[in-house]
Amino acid sequence: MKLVQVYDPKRGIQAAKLENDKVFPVVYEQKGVRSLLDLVQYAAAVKMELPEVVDELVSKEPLALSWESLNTAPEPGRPYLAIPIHPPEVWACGVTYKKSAEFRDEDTQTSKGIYDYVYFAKRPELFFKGRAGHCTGTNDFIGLRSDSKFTAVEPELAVLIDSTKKVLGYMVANDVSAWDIERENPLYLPQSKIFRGCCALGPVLVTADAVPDPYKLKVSCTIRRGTGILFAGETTVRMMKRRIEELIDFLFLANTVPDGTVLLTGTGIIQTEEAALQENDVVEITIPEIGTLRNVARRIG
Ligand code: DO4
Ligand code: MG
Repeated sequence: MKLVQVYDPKRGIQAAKLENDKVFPVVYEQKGVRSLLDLVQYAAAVKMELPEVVDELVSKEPLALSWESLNTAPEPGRPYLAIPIHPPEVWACGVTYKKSAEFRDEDTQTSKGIYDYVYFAKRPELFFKGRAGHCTGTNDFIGLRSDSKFTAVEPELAVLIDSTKKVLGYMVANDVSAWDIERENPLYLPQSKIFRGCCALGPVLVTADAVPDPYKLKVSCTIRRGTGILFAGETTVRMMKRRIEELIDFLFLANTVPDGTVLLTGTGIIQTEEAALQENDVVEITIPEIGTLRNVARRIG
């Protein structure tokens, strides 16, 4: 099942089911269920699976707006496809792919070996990536800090979880990161990772029952400037060293995790420095079973 959120200037955010390019709203006004986070919290409260709750509440009438007309750049006063969920917390795992470990160790002259260490260690790298306000949906902007000259894409599989460790679904993610700030000193990691528009999620949420084997998912990415392709890369989730359950177990260690938390699972695609993001670059990340997450880079000051 594919789930989305639609922003309508008259109704605000509305959760919806996407089927055959038609968008069916899922709202339960009496219980205050409007957003996908409301639905996730409601499913947890009534102890039902997310797709079951959706099937119970989904409207039989689709919106008059097609998927195609909604899948466009957000404009005030016009309905558009919003981020699939406004997560209370986003966490991210790092150095889960060999490529990421090798590249970062080559890159950091001051502390060679720390990434390689984490790649092989029992404890994964796990860091706080932000809240809903740091996140952006498809067709919206991703942020370029004014103090970074090398901001990079990190195409990743995102996992939506509830407060009991249950995997509810999957999205495409971009862990946008200021690599020059991380490179200067590892203690600068939060500044390289957390800023406005640092986390893109979308274009839809695919529920877990529809993805029997997430390790089979293929991830590809392009960065376009004008009419030219500056960078293209691909990987599969099978190349990830760790299991998703293992990453979730570490997130829950000594931690209270709210329903609707998103966990990014790390990048297996390392872009080139020549393709350092510039304003108006267009980034497309595709996982065929989920769709294409498309964002435009913008200076955020
Ligand atoms: O410490 C660096 C962050 C690594 C990361 O975000 C990744 O490998 O995806
Ligand atoms: Mg990452």
